[in-house]
Amino acid sequence: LLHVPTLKMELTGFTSKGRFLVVLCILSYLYKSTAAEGSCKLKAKFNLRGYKEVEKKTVVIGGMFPVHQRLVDTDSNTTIAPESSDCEGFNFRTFRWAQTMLFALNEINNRNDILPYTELGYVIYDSCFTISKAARTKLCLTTVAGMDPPLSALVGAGSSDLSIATARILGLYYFPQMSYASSCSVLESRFQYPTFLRTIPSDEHQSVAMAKLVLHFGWTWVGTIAAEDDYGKYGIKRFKEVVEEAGVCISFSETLPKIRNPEAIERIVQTVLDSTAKIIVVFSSDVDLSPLVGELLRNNVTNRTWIASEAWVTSAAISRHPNILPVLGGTIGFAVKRAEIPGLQEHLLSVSPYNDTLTEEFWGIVFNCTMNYKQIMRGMRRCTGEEMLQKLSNTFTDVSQLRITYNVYKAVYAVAYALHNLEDCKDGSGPFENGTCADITKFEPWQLMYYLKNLRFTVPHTGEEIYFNNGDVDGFYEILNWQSDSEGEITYNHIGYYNSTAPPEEKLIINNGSIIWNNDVLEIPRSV
Ligand code: TCR
Repeated sequence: LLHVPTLKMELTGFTSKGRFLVVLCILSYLYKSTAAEGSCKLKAKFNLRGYKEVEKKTVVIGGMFPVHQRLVDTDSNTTIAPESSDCEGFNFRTFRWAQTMLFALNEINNRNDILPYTELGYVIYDSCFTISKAARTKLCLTTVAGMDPPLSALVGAGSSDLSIATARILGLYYFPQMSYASSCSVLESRFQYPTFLRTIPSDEHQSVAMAKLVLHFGWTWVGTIAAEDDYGKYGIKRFKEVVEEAGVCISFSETLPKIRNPEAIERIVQTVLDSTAKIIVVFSSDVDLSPLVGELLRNNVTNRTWIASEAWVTSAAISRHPNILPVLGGTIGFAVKRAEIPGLQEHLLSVSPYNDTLTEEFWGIVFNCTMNYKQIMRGMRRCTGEEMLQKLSNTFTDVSQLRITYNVYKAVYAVAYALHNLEDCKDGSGPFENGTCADITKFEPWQLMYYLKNLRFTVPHTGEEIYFNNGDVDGFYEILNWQSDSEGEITYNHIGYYNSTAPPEEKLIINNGSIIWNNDVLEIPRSV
């Protein structure tokens, strides 16, 4: 992989199918596939409406979701062959995203007006939130062997780090990639990432919006904390540029470690305590921020106003910490559009442990049981499969904040509509040379790319109009304020919005009066 140019030279002679397989192989190299065997096998869902149509064509869409949090730290002793490290920590929120992709595909397969002659299948990869070094050649081979219908596009990845790595390679083959969460501004470059598109706005907008928010409240002295990844680094960098230009001073800039490092976390808490800055901007995913929140709680760090980036603003992993209110109450943050997706909750509740290895693992974790006979022999409780998901309140089945989930839904529909337009093409009036069309059973990646670039569609149920402007969507955020309900639980209250397409004075709209600050204060806090 380090010699990609050579790789490309060798690959140019491939047939289009061969190239799809190579792309797939590279992906298996970069990412651990979820269900060790299950997902290697093609899982195309067939519906019953097609009795008359004898056989349907199948097109496969790949999905990448960080279902596991991070790699288990392995010994970096390089005198022995490095073993592929394992992922640990099952993430219910991102598992919901993965299931939403299946839900959307199912919905599309059951419709007669999108892709009437084609079924959509899927392959899902678990990206582990970290660039996985797991080189699973065996997996690669099984995937390739089982891959008869072509892989058409990729939905993913979650984090920008991963999308950047993937987009660089896929771009060489002009292979389309549609991310639902990678918001880093670096990914705006079509020169570097020619085939990257996304349903989340670029952080360029969010950083500017955060800066405008700080100026709106007249704060002149702020601290910043960023995750140690492209998301955190670039997000904070742009924020700083804009506020510093306006005369705001940065009291401290801290970086959240990616791998477990309690000392570093303690140092950050100390910095926060020592600093006179009362406004702290945090650009990080919830996974990376969580250890710091634990430490802030332990030190009872109150009287601060936290400004949240989109990745943690509605995260239950942060806001459902016990006794979080005195520490993070009053937080203000940016969130992408929320939606109701009819039928999704039923789909999530109908997940069964027998679907694949991921659902099996999920089941074991939520019900504290196992299906693995070795573990049963060791005395662990056996799952019956009859356990009731309805009875639990779990982030997985919580559909009150469908934001990134909605982005996943939009991303799958975008790919499906582009494929639909490709299929729907009439020979003679097609977009390609001499009015020709692409063939859905054997098209080139750049042909699908053409349809994605020129796509315009309305999202079912919400009516939102989607199109890509050089791969990106418009910057629109809701501004939320963390308040408490009568039980002392955090609620996310809508206090305004930011619209990057509005005229300058109307971009940031905030209703100051509806904000409740940290410690139930009603006046705007001062920054020093
Ligand atoms: N962009 C982040 C990843 C990310 C995320 C999230 C992760 C976003 N939103 C919500 C977990 C939960 C936004 C990135 O890396 O680009």
